[in-house]
Amino acid sequence: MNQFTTVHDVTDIKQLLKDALTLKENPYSLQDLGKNKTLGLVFLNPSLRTRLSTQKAALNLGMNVMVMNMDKEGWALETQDGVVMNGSTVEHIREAAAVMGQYCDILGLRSFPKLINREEDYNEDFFSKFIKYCGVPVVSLESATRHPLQSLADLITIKETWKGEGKPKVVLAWAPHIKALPQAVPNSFAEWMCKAQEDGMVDFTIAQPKGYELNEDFTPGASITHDLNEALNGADYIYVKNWSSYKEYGKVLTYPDGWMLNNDKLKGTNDAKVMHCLPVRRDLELSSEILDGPNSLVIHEAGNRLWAAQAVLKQMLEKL
Ligand code: AN0
Ligand code: CP
Repeated sequence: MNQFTTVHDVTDIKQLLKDALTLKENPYSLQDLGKNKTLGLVFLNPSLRTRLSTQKAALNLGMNVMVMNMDKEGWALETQDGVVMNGSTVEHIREAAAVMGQYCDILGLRSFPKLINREEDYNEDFFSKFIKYCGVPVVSLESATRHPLQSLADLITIKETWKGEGKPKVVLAWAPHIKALPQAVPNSFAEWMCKAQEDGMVDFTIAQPKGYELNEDFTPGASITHDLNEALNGADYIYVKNWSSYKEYGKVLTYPDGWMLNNDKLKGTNDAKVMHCLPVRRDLELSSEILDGPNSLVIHEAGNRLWAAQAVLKQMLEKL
């Protein structure tokens, strides 16, 4: 793999899952693979899990790691071409990305959407320019529209915990929030689950209030409903996440009561396991009783971020 920004960069998902679970069994078996190779992690937004799990994954493979908090410690970046830089931006992405490519064998990048102009965010302009100018393989640490390391960890979590007959019913359930959040996590989760559904691994349903429908490019083959209880009926996994509206781009719309998951809502499910990428706002997005109860997988899921990152870096290192 020489780039990891979407599920479409993965040629064989089952092999990637296998690599992740093998590395989980034996984390230090490939310490020579990353010897004298450097990973640079560039953040334009905050992070706990992605930052630490990806660093740890690289260290497990024998790599060196450098972290750049671009938003706080870097020069203000210009991304537009053809502008006279006489305003607040100090350095153009053409030079900044190219220079980071001089120091690193692989670069990771986190850059959230601005949630103002839909076309600009969904063009992934910043990400594409960074990839173009840095000249080395890039792993997404969450872009404007996707968070593939999270989705891979989610799929690993479902695969290793599913002990039932046949395919599990997986439900992506919209949850309330007070702020406008990106669609990156749900887009990406949907994209990976639709692929897993195509491969016969899961049955996939999305439930969201009216106005919160995701871009259809990310949801091919998913069952989509506005009725949370109908979606939860017989569910084996519930993936809870808030996102702002795609249709009324970046807006927080009004929604009917009853979208926060609690123990009562689990009654119609198949004793469903509950997932969330974290960070989560307790008792706003998801009830404490679920987070602290036996159905929550959130910590296990966050733990699997390490093996997702390690499997991806392994496959990228093999192609260097
Ligand atoms: C971010 C999001 O929803 O994309 C990061 C999640 C991994 N969450 C927040 O901004 C709270
Ligand atoms: N889930 C996730 O990506 O968490 P961070 O934003 O803390 O990295």
